[in-house]
Amino acid sequence: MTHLQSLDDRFAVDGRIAFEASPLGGPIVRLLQGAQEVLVALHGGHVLNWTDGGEGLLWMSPVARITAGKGLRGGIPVCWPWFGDHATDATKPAHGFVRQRAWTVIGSAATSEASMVMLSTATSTADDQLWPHQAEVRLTVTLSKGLSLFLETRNRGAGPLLLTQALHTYFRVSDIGRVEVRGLEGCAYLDKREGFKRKVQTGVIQVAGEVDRIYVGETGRIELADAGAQRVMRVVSTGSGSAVVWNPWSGKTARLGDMGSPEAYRQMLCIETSNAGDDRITVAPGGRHVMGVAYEVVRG
Ligand code: TA6
Repeated sequence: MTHLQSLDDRFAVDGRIAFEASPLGGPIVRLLQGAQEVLVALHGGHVLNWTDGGEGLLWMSPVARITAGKGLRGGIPVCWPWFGDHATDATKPAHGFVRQRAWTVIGSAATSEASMVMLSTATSTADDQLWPHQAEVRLTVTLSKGLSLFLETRNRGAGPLLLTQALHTYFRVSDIGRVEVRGLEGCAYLDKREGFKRKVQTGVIQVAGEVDRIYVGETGRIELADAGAQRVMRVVSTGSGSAVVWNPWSGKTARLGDMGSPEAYRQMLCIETSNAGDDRITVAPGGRHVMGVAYEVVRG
């Protein structure tokens, strides 16, 4: 029996939850709910795509390929058990290591209102060089009125875990010049482009150059308004006291080399639900922490 057949036997639901091989490489799960569809790769627990009535709502690099030991540019990377560069060792991978490895499916469900899949990965002694702690991280992806994700950390060790993390969501936009981000007015932020200098957001966020900011404080309700697409993406977070806003603009797009085209930055904006910057989490032995986000599209 193949891996896909085993997944199908255990977790598929006719017409709602299916397992298949992805053109990017590797197994994926397809969730269907009304006019919505989500594709989740077992690699990295990575949401690759979300469509509503055929409209693509996430941005994915056209040159992205699933490769063991590497993350993917686009969709919703899971940054865990640290966000950004490692605090003390630059040789360790940015955004942690679980986005680079295969996860396992541990549950699924389909009701009249929702389709859901749960994936998991756990640290082992093989990770001690990277992060010498015993922990499990679970991702629950649910399609209902919109798309929601819950990232749960379980501390299986004898000591406390110091955690930073993010759901690093790449939203597709009509054009970066036609969008604004609302809900962070008055929030403090750490500006990565100026050595994480602390500043305060005045007014809504409009992007006309590289933006790389960790907003801290009241960041739980954000709207990405896209005048060109005539839609607003509502972002409601829980278990999070920070949010990252990032667009690489042309210079970093060229340096990254995996965005697919020099102008790719015009069609994407990252709004990331996080525990980052000042917003670090300590998980007690035997304890757990859940960070969640719900995305809902409002049209017109
Ligand atoms: O979340 C913003 C950020 O930390 C940027 O600084 C940029 O590095 C981006 O993440 C992409 O990181 P990655 O490791 O996926 O290339």
